[in-house]
Amino acid sequence: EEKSGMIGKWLKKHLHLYVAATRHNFVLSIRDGSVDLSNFKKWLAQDYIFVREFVPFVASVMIKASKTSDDKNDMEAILGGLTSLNDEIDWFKQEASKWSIPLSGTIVHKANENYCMFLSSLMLPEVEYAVAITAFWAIEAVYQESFAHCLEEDNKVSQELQETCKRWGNEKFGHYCRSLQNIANRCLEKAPDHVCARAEVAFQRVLEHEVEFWNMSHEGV
Ligand code: HMH
Repeated sequence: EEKSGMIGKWLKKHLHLYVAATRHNFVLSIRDGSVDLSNFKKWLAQDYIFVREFVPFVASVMIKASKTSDDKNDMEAILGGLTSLNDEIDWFKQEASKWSIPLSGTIVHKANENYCMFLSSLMLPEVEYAVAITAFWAIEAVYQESFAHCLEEDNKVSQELQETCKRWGNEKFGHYCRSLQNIANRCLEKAPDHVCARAEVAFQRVLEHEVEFWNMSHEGV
């Protein structure tokens, strides 16, 4: 089987799932301005918890890159990701204070906990770099694609949510996601079939967890 551009092939193959993750009702409601602000606040509080758990995962990808990657640029791309997470954590704190959300009192939702457990499983040293970097790309790409869609033509995003959309929907974040995609494609091209198969499953699991994560915003804790 031809392996170049594996990610592009998987996006086509699992398009229904990718669309479910990137065109979720919650995201569409942000785009059309109809979002229930209590749902938005619920998402914000849960995502702050997620992002804090995401940092050690990204660090674990960094360690795998330093041990196995043959390309020095990988480390710089991943380091850029860690830098943006540092800004993100500050932003979540500011945003929480703007909306009067007490972040320290947040009860972790089951879907969030499940997603974080999945991240932990990918941090194990036996998980191949190609698998981990594919999952990393997918996690970032879902937010990029979702929030970039919110900012496309004819959007009715309210003034107060513009900044949220720009955080992940901006062109620089898009460029960063494409760098991760290129890294993943390069790793998958060289990986044996059984590793590619595991990366494809990880990609699907990320999309499923992302759908569950969006679902949380309109459910109780
Ligand atoms: C649930 N997925 C979730 N939260 C995020 N902040 C991202 C992806 C992107 O960083």
